[in-house]
Amino acid sequence: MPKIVIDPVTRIEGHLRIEAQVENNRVVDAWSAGTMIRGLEVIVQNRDPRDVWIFVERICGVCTLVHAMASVRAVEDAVKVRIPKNANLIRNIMFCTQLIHDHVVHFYHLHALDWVDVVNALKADPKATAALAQTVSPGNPRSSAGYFKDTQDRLKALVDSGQLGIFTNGYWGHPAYKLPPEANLLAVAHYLEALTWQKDIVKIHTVFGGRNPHPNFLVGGVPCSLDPNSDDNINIERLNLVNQMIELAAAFVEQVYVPDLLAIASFYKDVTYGGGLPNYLCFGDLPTDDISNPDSYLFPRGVILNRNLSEVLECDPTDPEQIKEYIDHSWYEYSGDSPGRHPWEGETTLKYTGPKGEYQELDLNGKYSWLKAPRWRDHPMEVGPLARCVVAYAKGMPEWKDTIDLVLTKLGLPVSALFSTLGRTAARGIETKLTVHYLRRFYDELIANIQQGDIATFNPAKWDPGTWSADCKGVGICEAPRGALGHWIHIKNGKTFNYQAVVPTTWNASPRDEKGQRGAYEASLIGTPLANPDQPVEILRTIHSFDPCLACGIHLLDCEKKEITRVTVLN
Ligand code: NFE
Ligand code: MG
Repeated sequence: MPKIVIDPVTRIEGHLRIEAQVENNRVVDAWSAGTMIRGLEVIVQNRDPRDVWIFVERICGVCTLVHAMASVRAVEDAVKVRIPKNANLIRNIMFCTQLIHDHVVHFYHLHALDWVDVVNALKADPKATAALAQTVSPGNPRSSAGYFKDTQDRLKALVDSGQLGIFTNGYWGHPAYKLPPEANLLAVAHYLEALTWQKDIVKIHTVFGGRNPHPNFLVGGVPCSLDPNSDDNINIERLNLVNQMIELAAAFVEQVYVPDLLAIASFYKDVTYGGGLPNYLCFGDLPTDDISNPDSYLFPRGVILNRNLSEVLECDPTDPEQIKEYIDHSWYEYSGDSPGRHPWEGETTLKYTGPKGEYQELDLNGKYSWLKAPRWRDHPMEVGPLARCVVAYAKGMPEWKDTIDLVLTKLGLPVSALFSTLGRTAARGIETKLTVHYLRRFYDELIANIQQGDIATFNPAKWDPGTWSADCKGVGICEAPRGALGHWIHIKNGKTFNYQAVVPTTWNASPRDEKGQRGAYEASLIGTPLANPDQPVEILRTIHSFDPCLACGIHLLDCEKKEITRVTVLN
């Protein structure tokens, strides 16, 4: 049977290889392999738990802060400290900013070209494009014929030069592209606009966290001080900048991203493939009270099995029976004979048995990936925007339900349409629309709280490790843009004894497990029709719809265990 190998998959973060077996122009089986390793769970061992966020935040530069957030939450859970109200609001504002930024960048720069034929945009009539833009988004001021003519001229110069630059190697002209030239030109114009937009809105992270990517965090709160009337703190002028950036974020999402998503999706309603696993998992996030109170979360927590929307199962990341990581098809070994490990008992010991040097094939019956295979009660799960929409919908969370219904009604699609590649992409837009609204709400609450005289951002009660129990464990969760993220820490005598991260891409891109069950990417490809197997854009569409980040998914170090560098830190 012919096999399609895509290695590396591009327009993702990190190194991913997909092997797909094809019969009669349809995928009949698939394997997802993470082909890189990094090393962060190991290097934080024995370190001060209050410093760990600095290391693990570097797991990724795409999800700029979620690992730091999960890490400080894990330590706070272990040492039992609550953060002040302002700190919770500021973390929520930063979380929302990250999610909005990440989803917009994914839509335009990582995923759009699976749906948009860039070269075909040269055939568009700029006047007709302006008319389309005004129909799609009447509120968007940038929709004149001249504007689209300028974009087209820039594109033409690129194509005429014979060097397509960022658009090289696309499958231009492929029959799976369905947009008319005007819609293609509209999307290309917004691809370029989004590049400028994204560098501005992350200024919110620089205000509260000092920089971006990798803003600063702090166990017990946030590392910034508030004082509306002082030049040495976050004052009214800085808060006004945040306000402006929120307006910018909201305008782009409401006037450009969501209208583009609806317009593009309306041409692809026949993309019913790519649903994959019927199981969805979310840890939840955006606590309006405290992270220890999941009932206060605005992002849902729960599990759905077999697409049974009438029952949302309880998800408890601390329950050793619920979450386990398997390594039957992953290049690791576990001591002892337990086949699956809850992260508090997790181990990160490399055992590479794959090909040496250049290779054609992986041993798909044996170990074939650097990703472990996390499972919930032994079920493979999908995590991410689609999982959040499905769980929130099933729970009847009103703001989610209204937004999902609004988008589906505009597209004239039933809820079951969510269970597809197109649905996954729509789910990302749905939650971005909602998150803009939450971002505004948290900012307003922060301002109101400051106006009432509360400027606390840090709780020092448990800063001193002498106040901690000698042996304690904690879990820090976060609904990262790509899905449920958890960091589990075991602290002994004030030091990090064990640390495990189970990351959204570990769930979604996982290889098969002990029982041979496929991970979410693998399952999602089965049944995919290929118009032209030499240019498998349909496979890329589905894989990109998950927004892969292998850097996150793997997080390990040089396989020879060589020391790469040594840094001396001053205590
Ligand atoms: Ni590197 Fe990440 C997100 C996390 S992905 S992007 O979102 O956590 O697995
Ligand atoms: Mg891990």
